[in-house]
This record gives sequence, structure tokens and C-alpha cells, in this order.
Amino acid sequence: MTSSIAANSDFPQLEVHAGATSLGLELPIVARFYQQMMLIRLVEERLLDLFSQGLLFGTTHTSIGQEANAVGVINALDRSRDIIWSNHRCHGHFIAYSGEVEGLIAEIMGRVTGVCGGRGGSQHLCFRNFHSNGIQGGITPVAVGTALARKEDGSVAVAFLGDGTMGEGAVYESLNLAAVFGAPVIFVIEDNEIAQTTPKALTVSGSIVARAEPFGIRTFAYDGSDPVAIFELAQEAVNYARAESRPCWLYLRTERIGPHSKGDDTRSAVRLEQARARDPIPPMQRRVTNAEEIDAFCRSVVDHAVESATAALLARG
Ligand SMILES: Cc1ncc(C[n+]2csc(CCOP(=O)(O)OP(=O)(O)O)c2C)c(N)n1
Repeated sequence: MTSSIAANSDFPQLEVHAGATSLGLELPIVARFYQQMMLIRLVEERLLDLFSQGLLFGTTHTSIGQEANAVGVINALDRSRDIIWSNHRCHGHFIAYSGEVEGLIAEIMGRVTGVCGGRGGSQHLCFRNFHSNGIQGGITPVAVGTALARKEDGSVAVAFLGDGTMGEGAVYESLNLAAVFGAPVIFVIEDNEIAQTTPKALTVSGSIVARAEPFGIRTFAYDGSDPVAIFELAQEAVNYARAESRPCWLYLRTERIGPHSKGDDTRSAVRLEQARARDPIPPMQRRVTNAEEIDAFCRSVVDHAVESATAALLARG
């Protein structure tokens, strides 16, 4: 059963496919964004739980703490024509793009009902215009190529990168060619200051914000966890890339609250406390009047998705 939870025509519509019924509300933007963030949070918490029970195929990287980036950036795109290239930490980007909670959970549980038949897992998603790949920096040249190939339709491409990917040569070759050829690609940098267990200070020289300027690439930067602010900035970046047929650099300073993958978090208690202080969910919870209703709806979507994935056939029996 398909339920539409976002019926305001001013903003791109997100359909959530689930056995749960719709809230039946025309949600204003803050509530809509809160709902998408909550859905991402609950899916990822459930994935960690499923992993600990041995019910996932392969590994998983959650974006707990970074949900505002996914929601802000993806909602600024035209889902029907823009092309998304995501990385290993892609669940939030994917849910904000597709609302396919059931298809994602089934995919990571290795079920035939997954969005890629249960064979790709979250690091090899391919669904409509959304793609993910776990090789750090590997998607950047591809994003530039697709932006060039599709720019005549007015499409833009987006590539999501982490701070720990700033050491990959392919990123700089991509920046150079994107600027030289005029590729409308938005490089989104989610700087959570850590790559797996290595703090950025140990591996990244100079400024990440200023990284693209020497290539003649315009920069948009934000430090915070308000999805509406990220959405507005991302809209500016997307409008610029589309109208000017130019690349741009959208730098987002963020915090990863959970582990890199499952239990591998070596950060100090003080550093983790700083990260948690920037959790984007509580401030949004305070901004919406019907948070409890939204939470209950999201929970039912996730419960239903896990139930139906569990009942489906394994792709690799
Ligand atoms: C080329 C390459 N080297 C190493 C890895 C293993 N690996 C996966 S994620 C990751 C850390 C990435 O850090 P960052 O780019 O900051 O993104 P974040 O995980 O913080 O979102 C590493 C080292 C990989 N996937 N690809």
C-alpha cells in the first residue's frame, strides 16, 4: 500500500511506501522535514538492532546525527530529473529521495523484495536516479560525467562526500574537469570531522571549506543542524548549478552521533557529548506540534517494513 505523507505542492512530494495508513495531513515544511528525519533515524536504529541479531547481509553505516543534511539537500532537488551519487553512509539520502523504507530494509536484509533484489545492499543501490557506492571518492568522476551528459535536460547531479574522502585524487580531477567543462554538479561535503576512527586533523591539510575555490568553483557553506537552513542553502546551490551550468561546493559541518559502522567508535566521552549536543532531532521535535503523532506513524512504517522483509524470500538462499 502506498501512502502519501507530503501533499503540499510547493515542495517536492515524498511518498512513503508502507502498510501503515497515511497521517492524512497536509504537512507544513517543518513537520514534513521532521517526519523524514525521524523516519531515517528510526530505520537506522532498527538496522543496528537487526545487525546485532545477525539479520543483515553485509555491513551497514548509519547516518545518525546527520539526518538534516539528507533532508535539506534532497528536498532541494527535482527528484524526477536530478541524479544522486551517494556514498557508504547513504540510508538518509536514499530515504529522503525515495521514501522506500520497505525496499531499503529488505535490500539490507538480503531479501528479493529489496530495491535491488537484495543483492546490492546499501552500498550498491540503484533506484530511479539514485545510486550509492562505497568506494570513497569513486562516485565523483561519475557524478561529473552524468552531470555533463544530462545537462541539456536541465538536470543537475549531486555527489555526497565525507571529510575523510578529501585525500582521494579522483576528487580533485573531478573538480578540475567539472570546472573546465561546466558540469552542473553539486559536491556536498558532510564534514563530521572523522573518517571511521581517524580524526580529520590527522589526515586532512588546510581548509575543506576553501578546497574548491582555487578551481574557480563557487562555495556554499553551513555549520549547524537545521534542515530548513540546509534546504534553503541547497536550493541556492542547486539553482546556481542549474542556471549557470557550473559546479559548486556545498560544505556542511555536521556530527556523526553513532559509530562509523556498528560498534567502532573510539571517540572520547567529551567529544561524543559535543556531537550529541548537535543532534538535529530534538530542536525539530520542539518546533512541530504533532511530533508524537508523526513519531508513531514513522514507527509503524518501520515495523511494517521489517515484518514484510522478514517474510520475504532471501536473495541468496
Ligand atoms: C577508497 C576507499 N578506501 C577506504 C575505504 C574504507 N572506508 C569506508 S568509509 C571510510 C571512512 C570515510 O570517512 P569520510 O569520508 O569522512 O565519511 P564518513 O564515514 O565520515 O561519512 C573508510 C576509510 C573505502 N570505502 N574506500
